[in-house]
Amino acid sequence: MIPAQPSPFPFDVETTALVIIDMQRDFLLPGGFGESLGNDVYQLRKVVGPLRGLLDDCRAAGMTIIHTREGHRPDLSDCPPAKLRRGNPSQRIGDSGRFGRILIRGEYGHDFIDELQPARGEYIVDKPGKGAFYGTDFETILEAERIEQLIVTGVTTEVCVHTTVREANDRGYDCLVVSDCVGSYFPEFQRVGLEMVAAQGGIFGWVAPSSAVRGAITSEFVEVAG
Ligand code: TIU
Repeated sequence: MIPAQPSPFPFDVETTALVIIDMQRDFLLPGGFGESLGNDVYQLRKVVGPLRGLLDDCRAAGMTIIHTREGHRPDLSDCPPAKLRRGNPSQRIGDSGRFGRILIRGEYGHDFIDELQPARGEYIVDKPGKGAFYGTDFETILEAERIEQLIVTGVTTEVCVHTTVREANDRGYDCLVVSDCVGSYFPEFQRVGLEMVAAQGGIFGWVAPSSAVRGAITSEFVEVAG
């Protein structure tokens, strides 16, 4: 069990996956899509250190690790026109930015930040939407790995993290959102976004800090190994 809000989270390294949502240069670096929407990208930087520590522990425990990326085909055939028009950004999806074409697969800006590059054997899910299920094989991977619980991290809390957790909850997965490993451009949305997950008795998930998750992984790993 991981100490969590609103109640202890059932946890087993064999059936739990670490999901890292969209830790991409386009969202985290100045000059990317996030900044083109008018956001303060430095709000997201604080996630990197804690998430790297949690990722290291999950790797050591041999857990299933899944990295997602939001982005589109170079011809934008998988980008709804409504999404392209949305938000009046200074640069639109597909435009040339500082890190290549914004949110286009294969471009430098679309890829993961250097600190959180996937290791061999970890899954990468390229998604066209905010949720990890829509238009992807995410659920196929979870079923193949016999996953029942998700530890969810990444950016942004109220957008892609929430969408993915809500979709996963409806499909029967228990989801724990790691409070210091998810980030928002808006401090208020970060606070309320986390409260929304665990309110009403855990209406669509659980919330805990990485220290609680790492403590449980480390002690379980010792038990399994011993
Ligand atoms: N803009 C914003 O807050 N987020 C996104 O568009 N994508 C994700 O949250 N990954």
